[in-house]
Amino acid sequence: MESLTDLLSETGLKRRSPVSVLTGAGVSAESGVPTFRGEEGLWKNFRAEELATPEAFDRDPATVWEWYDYRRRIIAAKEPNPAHRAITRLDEAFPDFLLITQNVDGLHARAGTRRIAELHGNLFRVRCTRDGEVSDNLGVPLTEIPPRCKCGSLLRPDVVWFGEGLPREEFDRAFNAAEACKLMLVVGTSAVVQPAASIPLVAKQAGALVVEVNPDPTPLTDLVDLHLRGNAGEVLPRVVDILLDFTDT
Ligand code: BJW
Repeated sequence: MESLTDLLSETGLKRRSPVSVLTGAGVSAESGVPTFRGEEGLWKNFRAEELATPEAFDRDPATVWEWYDYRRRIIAAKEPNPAHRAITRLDEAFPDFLLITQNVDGLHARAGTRRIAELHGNLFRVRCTRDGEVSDNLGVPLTEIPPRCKCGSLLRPDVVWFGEGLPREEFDRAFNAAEACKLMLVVGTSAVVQPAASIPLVAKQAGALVVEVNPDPTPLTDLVDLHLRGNAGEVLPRVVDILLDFTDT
């Protein structure tokens, strides 16, 4: 990690500097939550366009809900891992911090991170298809598939499907943080889904130091300042130790 320390010296990072982290499914891999793409990915056995689109839901809400309930059950039984907890330490230490996550699993919040922009929603919330009202009080597993709102309309998962816009407030928080931050960590994302994949590039263009943590290369790897190759649960706690030591003045 010598090069990280060198880069931090050049950047002059301080405790008061704005810091952001962008996470993807890889940050939850060591908790036992499947990623989307790759060898062990969720979509090896399911076709995304059959499940994670508004058209799929309109066509066959029960099948889409079966898939989401299956994932809700897996995730409810999992625990945050050292990578989630390392990010919580950053949230606690840096006054100007934002975690931007593409994950819908809620594990960051369960690890204690408080300042989070959930770009793609949350698997444990539901939204009424009639009036858009959001709630989070459905049990796991579901007792009725597809579940219905008290008004009688279908409920849908409060997540962002392909072709849908991201929640405006979360989008603005994320892109504002990317433009302002002095350091961005990019952890466990394949960086192929837009607009989230552009966030590190916005940060880089605005002058931030951008550090990627991933066992595999991604389309970002050649564009960032440093690629730390490895699993988030092993690499991130060491990165956070270095960041806290470096800014401990
Ligand atoms: C580890 C690890 C370990 C493993 N440690 N790392 C511009 C260009 C081209 C296309 C588009 C574009 N703009 C929009 C699009 C279309 C589309 C898109 O991006 N398509 C591309 C795939 C081509 N985007 C959209 O449709 C978005 N909407 C939009 O842009 O709307 C605009 C609009 C305008 C006007 C009108 C209307 C709309 C919406 C995208 C929504 C994405 N939703 C999903 C599903 C959420 C619900 C659910 O969970 O079911 O979000 S798709 C899925 O991918 C999920 C994830 O959040 C997202 C990203 O995946 P992620 O997190 O990167 O996971 P993986 O599996 O891909 O990667 C895991 C990584 O971890 C790997 O790199 C591993 O190596 C690594 N790893 N173990 C660290 N231990």
